[in-house]
Amino acid sequence: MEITTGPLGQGLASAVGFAYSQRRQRGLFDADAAEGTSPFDHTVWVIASDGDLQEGVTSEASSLAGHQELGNLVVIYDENHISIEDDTDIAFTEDVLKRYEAYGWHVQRVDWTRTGEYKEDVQELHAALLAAKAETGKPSIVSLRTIIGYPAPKKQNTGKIHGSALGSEEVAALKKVLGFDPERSFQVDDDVLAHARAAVDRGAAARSEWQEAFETWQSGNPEAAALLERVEARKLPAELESALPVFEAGKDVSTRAASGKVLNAIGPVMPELWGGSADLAESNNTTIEGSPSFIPASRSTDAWKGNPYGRVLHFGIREHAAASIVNGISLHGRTRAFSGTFLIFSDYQRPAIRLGALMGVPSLYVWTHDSIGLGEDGPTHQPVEQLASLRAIPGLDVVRPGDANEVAAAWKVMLENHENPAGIVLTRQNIPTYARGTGDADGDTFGSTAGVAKGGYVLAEASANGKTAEARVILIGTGSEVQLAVHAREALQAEGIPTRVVSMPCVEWFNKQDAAYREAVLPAAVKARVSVEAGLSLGWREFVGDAGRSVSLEHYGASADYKRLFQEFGITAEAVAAAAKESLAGLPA
Ligand SMILES: Cc1ncc(C[n+]2csc(CCOP(=O)(O)OP(=O)(O)O)c2C)c(N)n1
Ligand SMILES: [Mg+2]
Repeated sequence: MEITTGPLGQGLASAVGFAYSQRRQRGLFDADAAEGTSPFDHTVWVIASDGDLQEGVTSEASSLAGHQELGNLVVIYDENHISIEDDTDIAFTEDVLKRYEAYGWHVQRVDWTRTGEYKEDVQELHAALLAAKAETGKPSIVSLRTIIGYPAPKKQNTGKIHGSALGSEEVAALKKVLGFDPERSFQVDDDVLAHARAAVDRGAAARSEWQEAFETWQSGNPEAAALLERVEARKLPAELESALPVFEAGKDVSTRAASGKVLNAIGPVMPELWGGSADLAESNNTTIEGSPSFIPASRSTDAWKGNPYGRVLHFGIREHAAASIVNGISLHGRTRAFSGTFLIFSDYQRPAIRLGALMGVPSLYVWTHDSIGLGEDGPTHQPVEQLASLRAIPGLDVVRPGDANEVAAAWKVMLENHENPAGIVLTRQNIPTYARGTGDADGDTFGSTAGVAKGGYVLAEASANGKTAEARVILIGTGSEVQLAVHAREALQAEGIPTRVVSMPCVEWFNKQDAAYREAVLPAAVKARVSVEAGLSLGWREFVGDAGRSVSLEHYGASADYKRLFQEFGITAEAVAAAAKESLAGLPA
């Protein structure tokens, strides 16, 4: 596997996800095999540094790893006591191993400085690693006290050596210490080469041994082998389409509730899908009901029964680690994992989300309580800038469905895609469910949810006197604000202004469409436009143009009933209609 770990802490935290994934896969494919006998058994090895161990995200993830008793995880902590500002004593003096012991880890110390004379005792380390691997009831950490840059005479054991080149003088001096000719470069003795190359044969032997075990498993487990083949090919189950729920028109449903229904409907046909929440399962509607939790059986509670191969994830209140772990699971492959929290706390996940997007990892996020529409929890919980800031992450799909059936369509697109992460952004409050049909002029039906995959589509066509008419105004809405655009259209059309409504659940998907499609949805000739979204207008100018207007929220929210908040902050159908007229009036005659 390849993982990008530049921001310190992400590597270790995502490795906890690898370890989660290994255990879940074993449960899916080879649950009954005795310990250590399955081709799905493997150990996850991590090499981490002082900086990794200082970062908060590793505390979150390591706490979870201990709780989960991840015996398949071994961390080698290169405790060289040096980071960029030199001796770590200036900022890091805790007893790391005591902390890990408290997390429930198996801890060992290997100190190569112990005798006062530095000695890289590889055998001692090897013995510790074997002991760590043998401990299958807990994750293991081996604190390995080293000297950074040893034995460079001047630069070893300094902060300088981390980031700067040794320089020719220091290189020459280092070669002398090591018994090399300082004049020669790339000097490798034959016996060193031979020893290193023997690794190829060892690897080949290990591989063919594994292959044999794998083929035995394959022929003995045809059903699991078929599942493995499907997920390796990144194919969705044939039954997915028919499993997706269809929501009855005319009934108000929150999109978070719709999302929960979708997950529960597809859960039975898609065993590779798993996930859970950072302590907000009931609010995020992330629980696939009737499935066991992914926890050691001994950790079952009154509310949640689990086993090590379970499906429902509980991250505790650790949003950052949740995102890193989901990245790890997604990188490890074969399964699809999601983590849930309130949209506002995506801020706590951002470093991992960004890294997942940079790597092109198909991590899934469920973000509910997506605007001031969450109501009384107030401004600390009400996202304002989050949609814009998440859309600013290249490679992240931010999906904000406008009704329950858009939710179902959106999940399908998200699951079909394996190239990059996506977050689904959902309401707490109920919103209308539209009757789907042609979306033609009669106004009885709205455009088909097939348009969701294109990111933006005509939800309601402009009309005059019951006939399709050329739109004079386009209203673009997302999520819970689509309904405001729909109401504003009625008002505008009653005044003789043919008005088209575009639902734009995913800007990123829309921008991927060809120019002809984008022109068909947003004809360049129609310059009077209004966007409506209960968040910053930042980003919407791209779609409304210079003559357009945005009905938005440019400040923090407040605590009150959501209907009152939308009213007070002027995010209403009346405001949308007024903005449309303003936009029209501003056009050259
Ligand atoms: C989140 C984050 N903050 C800061 C940095 C910049 N940075 C790179 S390495 C480093 C510290 C290096 O010390 P250590 O982690 O002990 O690694 P060592 O040089 O000992 O291998 C820092 C602060 C980073 N890469 N990631
Ligand atoms: Mg260090």
